[in-house]
Amino acid sequence: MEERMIAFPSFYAGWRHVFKLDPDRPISDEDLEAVCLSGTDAILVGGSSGVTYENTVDLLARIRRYEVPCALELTDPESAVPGFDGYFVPLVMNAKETDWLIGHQTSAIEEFGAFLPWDMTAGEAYIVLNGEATAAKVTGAEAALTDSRVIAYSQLADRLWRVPVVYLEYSGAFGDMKLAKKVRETLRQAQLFYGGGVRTPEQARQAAEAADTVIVGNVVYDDLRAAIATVEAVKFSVKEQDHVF
Ligand code: 1GP
Repeated sequence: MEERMIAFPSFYAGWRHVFKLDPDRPISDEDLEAVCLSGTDAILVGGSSGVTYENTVDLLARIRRYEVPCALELTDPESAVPGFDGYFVPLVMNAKETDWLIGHQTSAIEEFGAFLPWDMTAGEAYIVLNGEATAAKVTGAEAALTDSRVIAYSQLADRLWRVPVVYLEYSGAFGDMKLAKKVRETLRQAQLFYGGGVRTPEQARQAAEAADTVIVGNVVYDDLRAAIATVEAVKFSVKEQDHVF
């Protein structure tokens, strides 16, 4: 197998477990504290709809009571709030409309590029694989893809465009871990994020074996205890893989 070369150190290189919080969904102070003190590596703020400057500032201010790193997924320049530890710009590889691949991003950079902290900003090559997810509906993603097509998208992002993150997005459904593993094996420089339907320690373990970084979202809002348990499961799996015991 070819050796993977991570291009340069990034603010997210060491992230193995990440909670994704949606500024448009309410979360109590108590639950937010549990999330921030869970031992997760970072909080990623982002959502597919209803994200505004106000609700993003509000969530950032509440997360800032804790030491956990916090990054923003910039889907709409109107909610580009300063003060995060890092920024991700999603590019949806399998979007039907090119606006979600390159159009909105170009307009945003045209307007706000001068203010973007480029050293702390990374592109995220999304491959949206659950057609029922809001992200798929919003972007019109063609989610029913063959494995070879998914791998082609990830290679295009990784090798041709050198996007530093490939994100397999199954939001709301637990995905195909065999495929995730295959994708990771073909990546040369990008870090693989996996997100979607991680609700149990066993799923968290499988996802951690398949991807570099496991993103846990919805379960935070439906079953906080289960969400917190995914942190330990990911960390344990990573230690096992690294033979740290
Ligand atoms: C969503 O990939 C994340 O963008 C996490 O997915 O909400 O299904 O955990 P879930």
